[in-house]
Amino acid sequence: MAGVAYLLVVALLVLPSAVFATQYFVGDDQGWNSGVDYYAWVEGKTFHVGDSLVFNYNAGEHNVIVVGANGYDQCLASPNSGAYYTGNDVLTFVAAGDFYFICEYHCDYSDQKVKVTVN
Ligand SMILES: [Cu+2]
Repeated sequence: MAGVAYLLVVALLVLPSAVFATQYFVGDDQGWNSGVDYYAWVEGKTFHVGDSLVFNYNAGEHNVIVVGANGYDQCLASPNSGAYYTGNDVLTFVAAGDFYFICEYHCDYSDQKVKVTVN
């Protein structure tokens, strides 16, 4: 019995990030769209390194641009921002910090942007 318990403890120590990494579907059922309250969506969630955001949307209608705090506030995509267009973009956090994502078409008019703090 002691041997089994020991193995279990070792497994929990080795695998936590793999076991507990969470995929978050941005906007849940509403996906990545205009007219969704992403401030409310982020509320109450705790994001960790290794977690992923899944942006689901109609390709061509929206996109996902990785910006800084300034770009987030002003809805500006700089040329070297990361940009995703597939309609099913999975982005994994490899570091802690604040991360900002906008749709360059609807950030201004319908607040299609989300800020995520990763612990
Ligand atoms: Cu959009």
